[in-house]
Amino acid sequence: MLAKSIVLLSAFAGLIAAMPTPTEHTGPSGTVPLTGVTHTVVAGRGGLRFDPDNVVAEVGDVVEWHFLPRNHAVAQSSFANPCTPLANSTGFYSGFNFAVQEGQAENVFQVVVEDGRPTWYYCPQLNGAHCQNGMVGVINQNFDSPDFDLRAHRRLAALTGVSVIPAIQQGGEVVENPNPLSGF
Ligand SMILES: [Cu+2]
Repeated sequence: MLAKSIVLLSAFAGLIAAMPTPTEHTGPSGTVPLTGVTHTVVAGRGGLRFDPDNVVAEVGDVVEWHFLPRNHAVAQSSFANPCTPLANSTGFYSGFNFAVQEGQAENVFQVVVEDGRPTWYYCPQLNGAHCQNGMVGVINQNFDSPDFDLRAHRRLAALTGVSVIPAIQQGGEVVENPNPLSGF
């Protein structure tokens, strides 16, 4: 499983350089050992939503976003500033590499979970204001803090102005969809 993933990542490293969005190729972390567990999230299932929008993951797990029509992306934010990239461009961003008219996009985006802290993200699609309309998600939210949970974050997002599209694609891998016919 792990070996197969590495082969896939290697095989598509060349493709990433050809993507239209400026790319800072950081790749999956070399700093944490991979567990071999992958959490699948589907962007655009059930409308302007990530499904599931709440993932509980261990350090070393992979979160893998699959993309339904029409043109979604994933960008990391903070809790307090939804629809906006992390300060200093330190968060992950998939780029708009997944436009598709039907079915799933041919590529997915993978991020390695590097710590247990809440990780917030959004879809930066401006056309239709996806983030403001609820297209936000979290990895490892703090369930004990209702003021800082996903529901609170979504409320903040609804009040946010225009989303910001990150300048640089980074912090994860765009790889070939390992299961394109899974019928999401
Ligand atoms: Cu979207």
